[in-house]
Amino acid sequence: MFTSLSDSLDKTFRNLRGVGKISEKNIADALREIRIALLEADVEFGVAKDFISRVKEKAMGEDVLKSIKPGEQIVKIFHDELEALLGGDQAPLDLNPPARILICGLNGAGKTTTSAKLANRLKKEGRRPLLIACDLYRPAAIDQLAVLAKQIDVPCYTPDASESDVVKVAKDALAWAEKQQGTVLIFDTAGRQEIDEKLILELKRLHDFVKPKETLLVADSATGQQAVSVAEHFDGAVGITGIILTKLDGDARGGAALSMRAVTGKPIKYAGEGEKLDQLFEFHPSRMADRILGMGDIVGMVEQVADKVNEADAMRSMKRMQEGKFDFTDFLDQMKMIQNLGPLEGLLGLMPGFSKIKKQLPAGAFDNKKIKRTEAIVLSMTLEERTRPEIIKGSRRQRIADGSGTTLMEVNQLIKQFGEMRKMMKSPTKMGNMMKQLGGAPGMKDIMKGFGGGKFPF
Ligand SMILES: Nc1nc2c(ncn2[C@@H]2O[C@H](COP(=O)(O)OP(=O)(O)OP(=O)(O)O)[C@@H](O)[C@H]2O)c(=O)[nH]1
Ligand SMILES: [Mg+2]
Repeated sequence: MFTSLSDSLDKTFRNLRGVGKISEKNIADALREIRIALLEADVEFGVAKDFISRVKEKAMGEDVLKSIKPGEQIVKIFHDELEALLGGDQAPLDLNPPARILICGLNGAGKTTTSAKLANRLKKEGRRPLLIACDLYRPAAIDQLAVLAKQIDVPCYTPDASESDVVKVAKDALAWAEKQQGTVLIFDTAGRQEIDEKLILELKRLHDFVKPKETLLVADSATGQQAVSVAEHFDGAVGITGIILTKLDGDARGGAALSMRAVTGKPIKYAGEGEKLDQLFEFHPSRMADRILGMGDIVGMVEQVADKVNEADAMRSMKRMQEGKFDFTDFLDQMKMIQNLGPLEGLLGLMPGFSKIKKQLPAGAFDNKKIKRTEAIVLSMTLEERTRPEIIKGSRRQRIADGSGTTLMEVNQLIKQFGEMRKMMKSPTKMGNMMKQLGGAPGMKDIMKGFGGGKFPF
């Protein structure tokens, strides 16, 4: 998602940075391009217009025009406004007892999957979630939830197939939940093809009875602007407390994600990025803004890998990046870590600058076979070459290709790609931003202290 928006923004900002002295006209031209890019990404018209005028007001300020690096300043203004547009701070769930979460949304938006994903997350956080199947309309909906619940080992209330009153189901479920000693109840509800009064009425009755602390609207990010009006409608009917965007892993243009918060005023609390039950992530506006601007989401990446890789190794590699010492040995370590992880493109997409690097790679570059080849190339380098890649010139490259059973072209390509990665890591603004983010990651504060009180030399 956001690929074409990111590309357009990247082009515009690159042009802007390239201009020696920035004039108001340069800024106005850039903003016009950005406005078009936003509209092409399916951002709601009013939202795009307001957004541009806010950026414009700040970007036209004296300080910016007179600053040493006006291009960078404008990127920063854009980033901050984007972050604000996406909601500012991450919005947590209200899980005070009795913690009840009502999941609602259109047909096929991902409600049932998301209910299970959320239960899975909460369980990992040490809570005791219970799932309650309240979709009495679609045949097999109850079974679907029960199957997912079983996969994550979370108790699930499954009403009898003949049951037709959703309030009765909720009542029975509460009695059942009492015995289960759960701490968070998640109610999965029936979908609607479109806003359907009968079903909305049913949802209202259920809502009145359950009195949920959280009423979360699940919205498919691929539905674009339509998702926004749906959100407004649900909000009008039952008062939603937040939004969960699903299918961010798809190729949607991202307009819904960008407009949702501004139009409804409701925070996006989570984002679903895949069909697996561990692919639900907290929605952090700042990280999302970084991703849209191609700055990567290092914290997100760290969190995703935290379960699966050795934290000490990851931190060592991060520290080396920060010190500008990242070399092929670190690269190899990372490759190994990456091999243990799930779908690679999604994860690597969180790396700063990766979207640009990715384009230079041949199709299928991230399949396991290719990774093995890359690994072979690095393993054929001497230790010195790994630490000082700049010495890998002509004959060395051929030797490495021969030694690893790859081609000179592959070796050249890898070295070029590595160079780009390194350049990205050395870029003060990008690295500074990454480090700022890192400060916010759980457990990171202590590690940062170890790096010199959280202060970095740029
Ligand atoms: N790629 C991807 N697929 C998802 C995501 N979330 C849900 N899906 C898929 O979307 C489809 C519909 O998901 P459900 O959870 O059944 O949707 P629902 O809103 O409960 O549908 P109804 O109950 O029929 O209204 C399933 O095939 C899910 O696997 C996501 O974040 N990414
Ligand atoms: Mg469902």
